[in-house]
Amino acid sequence: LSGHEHTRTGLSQAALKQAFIDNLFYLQGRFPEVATPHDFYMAAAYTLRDRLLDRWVKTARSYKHSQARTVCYLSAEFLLGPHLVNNLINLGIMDTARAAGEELGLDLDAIVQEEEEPGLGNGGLGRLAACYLDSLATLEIPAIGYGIRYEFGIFDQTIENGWQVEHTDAWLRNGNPWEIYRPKLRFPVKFGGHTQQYDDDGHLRIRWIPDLVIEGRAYDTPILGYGVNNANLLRLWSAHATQSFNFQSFNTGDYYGAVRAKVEAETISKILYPNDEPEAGKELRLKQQYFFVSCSLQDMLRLQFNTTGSVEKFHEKYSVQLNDTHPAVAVAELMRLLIDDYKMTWDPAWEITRHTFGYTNHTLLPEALETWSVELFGRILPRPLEIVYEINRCFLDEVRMRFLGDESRVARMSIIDETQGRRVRMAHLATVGSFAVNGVAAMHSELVKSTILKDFHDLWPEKFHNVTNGVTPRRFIVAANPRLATLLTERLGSDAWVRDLSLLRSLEAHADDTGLHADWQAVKTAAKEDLSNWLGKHAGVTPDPASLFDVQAKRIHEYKRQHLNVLHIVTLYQRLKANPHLDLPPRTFIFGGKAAPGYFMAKLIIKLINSVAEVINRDPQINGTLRVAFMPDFSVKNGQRLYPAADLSEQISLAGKEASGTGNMKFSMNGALTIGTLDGANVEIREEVGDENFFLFGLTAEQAQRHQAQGYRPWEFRHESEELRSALDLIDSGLFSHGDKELFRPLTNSLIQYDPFMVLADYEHYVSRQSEVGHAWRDREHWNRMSILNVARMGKFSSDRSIRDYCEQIWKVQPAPADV
Ligand code: DL6
Repeated sequence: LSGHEHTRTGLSQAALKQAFIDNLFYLQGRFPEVATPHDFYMAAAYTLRDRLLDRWVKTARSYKHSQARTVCYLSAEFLLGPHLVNNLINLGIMDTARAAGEELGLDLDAIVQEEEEPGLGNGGLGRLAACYLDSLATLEIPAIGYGIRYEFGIFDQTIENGWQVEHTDAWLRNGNPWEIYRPKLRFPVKFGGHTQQYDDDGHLRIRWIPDLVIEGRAYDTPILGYGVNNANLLRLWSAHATQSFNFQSFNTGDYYGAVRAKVEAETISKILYPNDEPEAGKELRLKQQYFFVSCSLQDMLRLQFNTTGSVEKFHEKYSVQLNDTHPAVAVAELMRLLIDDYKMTWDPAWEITRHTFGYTNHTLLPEALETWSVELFGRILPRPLEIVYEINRCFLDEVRMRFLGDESRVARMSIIDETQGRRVRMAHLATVGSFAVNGVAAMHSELVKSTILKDFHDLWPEKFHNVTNGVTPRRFIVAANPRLATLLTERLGSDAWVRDLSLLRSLEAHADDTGLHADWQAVKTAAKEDLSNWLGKHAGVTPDPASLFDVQAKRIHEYKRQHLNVLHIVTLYQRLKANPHLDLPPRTFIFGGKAAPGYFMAKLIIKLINSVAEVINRDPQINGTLRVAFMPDFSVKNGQRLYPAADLSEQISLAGKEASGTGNMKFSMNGALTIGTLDGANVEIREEVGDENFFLFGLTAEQAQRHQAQGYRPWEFRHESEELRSALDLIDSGLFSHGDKELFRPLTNSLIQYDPFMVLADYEHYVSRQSEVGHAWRDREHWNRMSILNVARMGKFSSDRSIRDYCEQIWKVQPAPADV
């Protein structure tokens, strides 16, 4: 090695190669001739981790010196995606590592593919948290992500006989080289039992006597920023039985009791709840939430106390963001820790608490708004419930004073809902306990103010903000689509766009450059070929890369309306059957997404997609003009295969239902055009890319609401549209279900009778917009131009912009560059 370069930290080809061989030998106990692909992956991961740790330790030192304010992002989900590729990119050593691999006769891409991704999230919300960690580090903001180290992440999905089948995701089975276990970082978390008053030197205090104490143990993962030296911390908690609890049981001879207690304790971090929308109401879920929140707050308070000797300025040091209501119990827990453990009185503790938290709302769907029965909450968390009551009492006094005599408002705003049994409203707790509340797209933030939190907006208008979501271009362009990244860098003359996505704007000037068009199309076609090969192996369909790739990839949910897409496919099928000479441009419809295991209708939609695929794909009369494929096991890794290959992105939720969406941004960043409704961030994407480069359709949120209010009658739409009727009838005819006329009846009946997400009302406009898509596709020059303009105008949707917005509007934090 040259000069002072070190094997564990150097970035040269020689240093990387030497480190890799050393790690293979000393950490995996292997030499190249007998090593498995997994050994190679582990050796590569350790090689990267050393370099990350070097930066991490120096970052921690520099944050300590600068005394900078720290953002703590509390999230029940972090959907990180594979680490290796991301760290190679952020360290800027992709090419060097590739060359080092070649010297050893190894293919870096194959090693990268070996990684099992940590699926610690359901979808958009968890992936957003991961994008934000990347951007926080890239922007050199001191930050810690806090969450749960689930032993089993989101289930793996296979498709069997057209149905979704779930398999446990044992992501840790082969070890996780990215994390560092901190055996000394452990905090007790209480559950159950009762409270009692006691006299503490003349002060009346409350003591919580739990009937179970669980220990949270920390696992740390370094998160390196792009092109900077800052590496932040993701600290995930794992639940264990406490030593003392075990000893007690052993001492009384209750061996089985001790084992049971251990199992019960460890259950808490065992598995991620797979539902992302409907609130599950499960006891274990409340325990999970409290568990990670309590550990995280104890950790922050410990850090603050150890550095300053007091916690009085806690809120000046920490800005704690609640990612949805899952961590909202933090408001009560911080109060409890300050009052019961740090012996503060109520008022100063409340001053600290209400200046500490920010709350991000991610959904308006009533079934997804978390509430817990008071009975359950009080049984599991008796002391936090007392604190919730006291917070509520003080808060309602404020409401009464402000709105004299308006008791119905008081009832609406109360943290305790008394209308359907007594329930704790977590969104109200989060709003009362936070200094800022934000939605995740402009339209969504307006709806938060005018619907679910309207009363709170009347009371505290200044508390409400919007921060439109964003996604990281490191993961979703550079890692997912290296060919496009190379082309962009060549055209722009530098890779500065990776840090500042607004620089893509200068591509606009090349939108009519035929040379660029040719390169652009070559990049897209290559990605489509890759995807086609992958689908051939894993989905049994090998689409023609020359066809239009029309993609809808996201959780399967009725509000996202995958069934509207299917109705369009069936309509085209019927048109072609009726007129085999119809001149339709060849299209491949690709779906991806998981359904919550208990969500019958979503699972039936998956079955419908696969059943339609089975018939259309083998109909000789269709002759490949239409093809349908379902990508199994949509994940971050598989998403990276889809985004670069899409020509058309389906963002077709009923207006007013999708808070933001982030897939819409990922597709558009990779040059797909969007067909979409005026929902969530689609609205802003359309504003940015221009109406002429976006296929808009559907009711507006106001129109949809008005329709519903006036009594929506979906059967009338069926009646009025011949094509819609025959598409629904064809599904009911048994053609797609081997003659079984009942299989899809629950879906078609629900559409015709209730249609809660107004699929039938939007059908006609959707289908006609889709015809325009088909026409536009024929003019490839024009299509390429629109695609280039989409990419050029995506600057706003970098998560770097979102994080800058949070820093300025909400967290009031400054960058603290790590000096290395
Ligand atoms: O903000 C991230 C993401 C949005 O892009 C999606 O539109 C929204 O549906 C999703 N919300 C949830 C809600 N889960 N809960 N509770 O996942 O957030």
